[in-house]
Amino acid sequence: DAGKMVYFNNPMWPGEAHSLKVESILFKEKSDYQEVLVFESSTYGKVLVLDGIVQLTEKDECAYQEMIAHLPLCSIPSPKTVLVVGGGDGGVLREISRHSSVEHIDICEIDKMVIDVSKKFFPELAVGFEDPRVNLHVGDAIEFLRHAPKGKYDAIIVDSSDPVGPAQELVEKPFFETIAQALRLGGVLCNMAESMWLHTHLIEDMISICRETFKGPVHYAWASVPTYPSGVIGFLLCSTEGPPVDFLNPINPIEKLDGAYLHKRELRFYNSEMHRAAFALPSFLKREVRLL
Ligand code: AAT
Repeated sequence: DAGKMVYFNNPMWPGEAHSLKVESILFKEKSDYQEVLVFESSTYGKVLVLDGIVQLTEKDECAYQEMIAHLPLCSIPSPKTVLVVGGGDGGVLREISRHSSVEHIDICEIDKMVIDVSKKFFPELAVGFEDPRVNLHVGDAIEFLRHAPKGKYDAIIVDSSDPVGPAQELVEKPFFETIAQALRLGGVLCNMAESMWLHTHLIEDMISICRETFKGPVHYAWASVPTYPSGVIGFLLCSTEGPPVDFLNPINPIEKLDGAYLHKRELRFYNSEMHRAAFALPSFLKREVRLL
């Protein structure tokens, strides 16, 4: 309702709620997978909500999309083949498209309604779909990865929703095993990894699964995103066997890219300093996830 606050409550953050003031509801429908809601907020622009969880707002989406795309892609010399899991709004595609070394982008999003809604209400994100290197696959990423050719990708970016609903299996070991197989030697994974304040145990589990699966170091990075629960979001970065990837020092710095991409939107959040800073972790997290 116009002028009212909408409170986001969820078992993923028990005992607290975050809220935004609604100007108007623009879209509300049930897809085959989830409830899709778009509203105009008073202070964060348009907001996309899936099953009562904020996925993005126009004001702060830059932080999440830029970090989840450039942390992995700026950490390897010349990324060519990239897979996006989820990400049906197109924002991660928009960021990948800045990289002129990239020749082929696959995206596997389960819910066509998210794509259609983004094209209608979030043109600044959906612009990512206009890149001719993009190949859209509508379906479950679990199935898609089971059939993906081995060693195909230089980078896989998992921009998926929280592990309730269609993204449940995306935090389990079999999924990470298919990712490791779909990556080339020395390929990299960047996975959305929740909030260090709220989901320390989930992060711990994901880190130990990734350590077993990728047999190398696992790194955790984080960024401030005010409209995600607790105001931060994390990213897990790991690489397959091969020459070690030094995630902490971008070898393919964004500042050196040639700017030959379709949309001309400037970066708002990511730069090489933010990249390095993102890996600095609070002591409690280092201890709890044994990254010390
Ligand atoms: N870039 C916006 C942020 C997202 S979107 C997550 C997307 O993952 C959604 O469009 C959802 O439909 C899709 N998705 C969920 N499960 C699957 C699946 N099994 N296969 C393919 N796509 C899937 C994430 C925001 C994170 C919020 C943190 N609290």
